[in-house]
Amino acid sequence: MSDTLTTNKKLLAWVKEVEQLCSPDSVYWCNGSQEEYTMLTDTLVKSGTFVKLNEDKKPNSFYCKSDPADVARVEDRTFICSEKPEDAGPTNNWFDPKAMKEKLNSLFKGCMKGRTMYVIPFSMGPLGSDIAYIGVEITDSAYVACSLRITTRMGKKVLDILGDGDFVPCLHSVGVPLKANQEDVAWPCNAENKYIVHFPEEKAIWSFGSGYGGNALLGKKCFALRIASYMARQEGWLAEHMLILGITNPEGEKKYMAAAFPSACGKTNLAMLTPSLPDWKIETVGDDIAWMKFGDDGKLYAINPEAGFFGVAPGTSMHTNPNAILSLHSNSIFTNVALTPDGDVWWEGLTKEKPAKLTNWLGNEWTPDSSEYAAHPNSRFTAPANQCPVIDDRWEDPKGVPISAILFGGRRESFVPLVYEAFDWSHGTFMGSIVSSEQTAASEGKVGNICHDPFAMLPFCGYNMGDYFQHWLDIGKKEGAHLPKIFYVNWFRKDENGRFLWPGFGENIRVLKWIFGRTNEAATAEKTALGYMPTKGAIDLTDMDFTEDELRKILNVDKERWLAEVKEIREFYKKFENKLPKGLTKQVDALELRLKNS
Ligand code: GTP
Ligand code: SPV
Ligand code: MN
Repeated sequence: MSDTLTTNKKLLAWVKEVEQLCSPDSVYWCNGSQEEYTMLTDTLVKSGTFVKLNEDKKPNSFYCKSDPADVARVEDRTFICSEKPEDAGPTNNWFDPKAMKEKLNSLFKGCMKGRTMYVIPFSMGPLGSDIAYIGVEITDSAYVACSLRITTRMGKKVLDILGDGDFVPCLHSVGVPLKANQEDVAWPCNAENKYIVHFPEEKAIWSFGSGYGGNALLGKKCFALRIASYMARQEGWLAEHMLILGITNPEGEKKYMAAAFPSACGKTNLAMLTPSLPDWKIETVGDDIAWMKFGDDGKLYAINPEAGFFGVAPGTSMHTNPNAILSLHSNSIFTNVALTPDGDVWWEGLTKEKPAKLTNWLGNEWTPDSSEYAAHPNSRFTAPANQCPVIDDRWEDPKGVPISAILFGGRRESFVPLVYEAFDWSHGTFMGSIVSSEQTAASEGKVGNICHDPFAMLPFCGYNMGDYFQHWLDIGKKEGAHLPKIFYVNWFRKDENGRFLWPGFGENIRVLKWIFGRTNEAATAEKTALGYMPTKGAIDLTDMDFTEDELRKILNVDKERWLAEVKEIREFYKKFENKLPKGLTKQVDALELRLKNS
């Protein structure tokens, strides 16, 4: 497709400008067709980036391993360049926008030499929906172009809708120009020079040096969370790191819920859950990001801005998450998993029995005795959402789906109960603000450390997190609002031997059933210092190898441990200085008082 297919002045001028800055060998406008996708995957197979998988095992699917220095998001290389440092806040890396532009201009100068520059128009949200926004990613990575075709709506149809309208410019380069006749590597990246940069006021994104996931597929974390959260605050809506699911009870009553858990803490799994309770049904609207706006009826309506899943592979199996396995049966891309001798993929947890021989994510021969991982812990599958067997009928509804409950949670091996409910929206906002979780492999850094990750948005909030807390409190004050109830869950409690106490996965339906019941007064609760908690027998343990006594252990409120946590929360809150809303100080005071009186 050529640039004659758009007359959008801003877009044409920007493409020209980027071409002059980056000096690619050629410019290619993506139209989004199947032929084009095949052309791109052929190119990637030829360059050694992709291995085509066995057509009988995974039709039209590809295996890919990254540079070992480019396997996850890089939070210390991620910048929010607001005019004022206080608008980025204490949890973001701030950089002066002018100085950063200078830095970026020198990095991007000539950075696409020897490469093709792809222009990729994409829509976050259903095409033409009032809540959707258009972005254009310019990239020198065909891997990114292929991934965006699965995870967003992209191509000519987006340009048709864009017309003369505005879009978010997203510029990306792997940062490895090629000299004449220089041979390329399978996964070009510039490990020493990664820059993931956001200009919220200008609504622009520049990303340099990484080809991986959230660093490079700029519609996802950079646009749909960091830039969108900034827009959402200005416009009175919410852009959140949340899954969206539909839940139907045996009587046929249906509700929608959204849940924010930090990266690699169970969103994809909960979104596609296969219920262990008969006649309950879960359907998927989204697995990672929710945009929520008020409808005329005062309810919050959510859309999934994405069109595909970029899901954690390890731990995903027919036993834990069959709907994910069925989603990725074809037309998918697998990054940093292991390759079987017969051209299929494997990862830890996929099958009980380990294959006798594999090529692992580093390209080394692997056997069950190997000390290396077969798949990198942050290896991922990229699969179209419409291949999910339980995709919700309304997943592309431009109006979104009405949310009845919002869940927060993280990975905590001790003392945080299985579930509790907020007294009201402000208390729920407090619960979101105190989310903390063990660090996972989704971001580079030390795995296992417990870190605060308020609202699971710590790496994704495009402005001052103190202002973000206030924005959540303000949402609760909107006139005529019918707000969802808020809950906190923790599937990850462990015993002394490091074994999970709660079986999780499909059994989580038992907790969702109680939450469902709390939204229509069908389930009972008692008041505790933390919030409302299930009364004895209120969580359905039918046909489960798990007793009410065992349940009480993971619903216990450990007063002394929580009083220590209160101290910890106060310490964390200090970071926000005068930006910490008084409403949250009141909440932590009230929690302390309730604990002391309990
Ligand atoms: P991002 O895509 O990084 O935002 O992650 P996510 O929140 O979608 O995480 P995902 O559902 O992919 O889960 C990450 C890991 O947690 C996988 O290895 C899962 O197998 C595991 N997991 C998910 N749900 C449960 C659960 O209920 N119990 C236990 N023990 N593990 C779980
Ligand atoms: C996450 O880390 O929360 C992800 C994966 O969903 S990435 O797109 O790489 O950010
Ligand atoms: Mn995520």
